Amino acid sequence: LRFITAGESHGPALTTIIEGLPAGVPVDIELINRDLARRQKGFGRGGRMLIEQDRVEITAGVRFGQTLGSPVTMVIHNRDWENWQDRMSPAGPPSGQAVSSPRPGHADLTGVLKYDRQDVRDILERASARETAARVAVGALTKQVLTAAGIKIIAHVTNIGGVNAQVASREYDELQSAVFASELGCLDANAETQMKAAILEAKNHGDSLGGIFEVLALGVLPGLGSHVQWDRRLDTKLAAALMSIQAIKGVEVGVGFEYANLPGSKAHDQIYYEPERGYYRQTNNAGGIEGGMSNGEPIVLRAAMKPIPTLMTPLSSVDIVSKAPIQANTERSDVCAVTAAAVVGEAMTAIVLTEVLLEKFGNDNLTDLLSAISHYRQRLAGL
Ligand code: EPS
Repeated sequence: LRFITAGESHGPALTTIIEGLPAGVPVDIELINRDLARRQKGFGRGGRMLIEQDRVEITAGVRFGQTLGSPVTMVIHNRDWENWQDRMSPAGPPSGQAVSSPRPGHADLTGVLKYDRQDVRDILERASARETAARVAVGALTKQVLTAAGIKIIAHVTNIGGVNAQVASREYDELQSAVFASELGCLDANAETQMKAAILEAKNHGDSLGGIFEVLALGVLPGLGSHVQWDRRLDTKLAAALMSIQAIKGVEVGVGFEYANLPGSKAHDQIYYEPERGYYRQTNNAGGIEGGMSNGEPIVLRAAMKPIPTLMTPLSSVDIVSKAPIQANTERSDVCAVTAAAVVGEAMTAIVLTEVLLEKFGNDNLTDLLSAISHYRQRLAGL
């Protein structure tokens, strides 16, 4: 499975091509649109989300609601393009004021140096997290393969600006409806109230906030990924996928950094067996991954997002033309986008799990895939 995305934040559209999905996967476009709408949510989002109503258009690889096994192309049109046609024109003469004040924390400065651009906009347009709408569409499509294989994924916000959520474990359906019902995608209503107050305060000071989200994948069968090579390890792939999301600066698997504080006797999940249940653990410090392979327990991942670099009370910078000290560029932006990042984390996790699932069981068509999975499950159950 592979995919790439294309598109500038204020260009005509975001486009993605996904290759390697099996034929015969039922495609529900409304499930893709539902995740796109979830990505637009979150207290603290900026004005852009009032303009966009992201919806996907499928232009290849799907017929009568099923994948064909050929590359799938999806397009999400930018409604804001209407307001940027001159400034983002592929052909016309340069129009609009060039941006010369790079934002600390953004791709702006290094991007203009590396790509020899004189306008920071040439960099920021592609560096923008607007691109993640395309990834969410891919994730929502791959989730339709995972659903057929009994794998479910949900992400929730556990921290915003230092306010931590307390979360008890629940059944998947309950988790999902609680996340969908919460404005911030947070499972702790008290913490959510404090998070919203923190976002409001940051906004009033022209500031921004980061946070942490957790992704849970349930129903993952043991043996996805491999211990035999560094780049085939499931945790390698998942960490890279989460780290690839704009503004993510840290990733944990299971208890993650807390492992450093535990002796081996308290760190590892002891193994038990019951005939009707098979092998199981009573704890899940490993976050469902041992030796670079899924072990059948829920996969638990966390990612830390830095605060968005566009500040309405700007930080110090340097003008790239005059080299004089200047205040960083202020563009319309979000105060906090951790809720959106969580939905993107869900999508990236879905894409990786689909990739390793197809690698193990084959990707020609859904019928063969499901029978290979069922054969494997029977072997593990000793049947
Ligand atoms: C985003 C769209 C962007 C920003 C944000 C994410 O829209 P605009 O730049 O028109 O306001 O709101 O982008 C960034 C955080 C960034 O650093 O560029 C989106 O669709 O998620």
